[in-house]
Amino acid sequence: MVTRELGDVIPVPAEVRPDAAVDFAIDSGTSISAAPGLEQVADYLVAVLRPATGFELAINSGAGAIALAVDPELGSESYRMDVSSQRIVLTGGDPAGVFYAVQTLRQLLPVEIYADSAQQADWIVPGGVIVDRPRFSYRGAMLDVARHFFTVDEVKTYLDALVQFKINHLHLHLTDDQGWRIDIESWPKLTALSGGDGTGVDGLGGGCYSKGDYEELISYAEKLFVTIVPEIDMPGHVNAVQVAYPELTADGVAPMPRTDMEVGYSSLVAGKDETYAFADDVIREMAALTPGPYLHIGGDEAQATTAEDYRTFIVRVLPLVTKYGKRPIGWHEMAAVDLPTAAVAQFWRIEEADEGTARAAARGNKIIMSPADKTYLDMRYAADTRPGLEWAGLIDVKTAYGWEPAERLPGVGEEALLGVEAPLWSETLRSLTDAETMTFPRLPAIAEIGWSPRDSRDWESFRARLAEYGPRWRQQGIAFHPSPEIDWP
Ligand code: TNX
Repeated sequence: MVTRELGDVIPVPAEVRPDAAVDFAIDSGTSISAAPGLEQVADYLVAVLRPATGFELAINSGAGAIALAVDPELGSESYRMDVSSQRIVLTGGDPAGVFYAVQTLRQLLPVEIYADSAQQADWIVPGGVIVDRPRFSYRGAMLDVARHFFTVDEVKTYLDALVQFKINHLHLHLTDDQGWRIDIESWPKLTALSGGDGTGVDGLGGGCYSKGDYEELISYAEKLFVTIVPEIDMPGHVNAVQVAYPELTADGVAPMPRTDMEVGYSSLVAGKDETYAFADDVIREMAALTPGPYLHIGGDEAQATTAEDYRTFIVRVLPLVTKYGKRPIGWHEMAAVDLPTAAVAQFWRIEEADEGTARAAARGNKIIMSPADKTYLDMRYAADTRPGLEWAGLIDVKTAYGWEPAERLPGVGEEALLGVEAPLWSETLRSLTDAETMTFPRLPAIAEIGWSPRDSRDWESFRARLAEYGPRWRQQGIAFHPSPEIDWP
């Protein structure tokens, strides 16, 4: 069995100092200790190590052979990992940092570590020191649960896979023309009429979350240090709203439910008071459900809204988000108006420049980079791969890895960036397996861009580290696309 090298990690750590003389072996006598506040991370560590090792790995309050500690001087989400022949010390700048040290540790163990029953293996952790910290505080993935609904359990499974690459935000696209996926008490027909079976694309894959379901998801994500970012898409992408509430259309007539893939045909009415009563209620209820700082209001592809109505709408709706204590995020089209400083614009297009986004950055707004031709996980890998779309091009792993967020848009440099996000739209997806196949192995590329130092990016190194992941996904039952660019073992 091959012992791994200390730097064989995705995203590649900031500093790695191997010392082959001091490898550490986890064995049946290995104990774990956790400083106050790290009990949950310690439980997570035991939960990921115990099944495959078969060891008890008792958590004690003294000095364990694997010790979890906090040193705020390291900084938020950062960590230090010291591996000697006697001990492993995982020190985080905060509990999230310790959690990321644990993710690094998992990747350094043999592939058998993901098995759900006891395996014969030498559980050797390569010796030395890693000092690691994130480049961006926002490292996101997005899942479209509107075009194809994913259950709470499916989203949990997806989260388990994402956090291995130190992703810390999951943006949920909860509403679209086809369906509405979250119960809103003050507008109950949204899910009653537009959240049931048959409301996904092609009349498949419908469903919705009760508030209880959604809270369960949020607390699961919290334990994985993931912030859920809910998106309610407005003023376009609202056919499902108007099916349920015809008073929110211009003529008061309910449209037919639609499960095709067309976009840009529906709009809330900027000149109606009902529109803002609706937006206020939905934002209030979503804000109350949301412990995280962000609430995404969509704002994309409003082709059925005039430019003037669009601005009127955005100017009235942004303050509602702030009124309920949240920081608004919107797709970059919303930068057509002067945004309040707290607002974040998410760039998603394929053009080389974008005036609105650059203007927002110049005014001090933060930007999330999701250029469709690099980060869209719903694009096909190659012309002959399925599922997927190809309007933004074909995206192989090298393409997903080969771009630089601080150079993507003129006028949007490093200091303007909140981070990066890889969106997965679900028009062509029919299952969690489809979602995983589109996500892996491209998500790790985006994760490395979001976490690792800019000057550490190296395609050949990434390719080699990624290859090791094939067996790891297989062992975990996570589907992935066997991209021919990678020499999978
Ligand atoms: C564009 S990206 C959309 C979505 C589609 C996606 C498909 C964005 C903000 N809007 O409505 O699902 O393309 O790739």
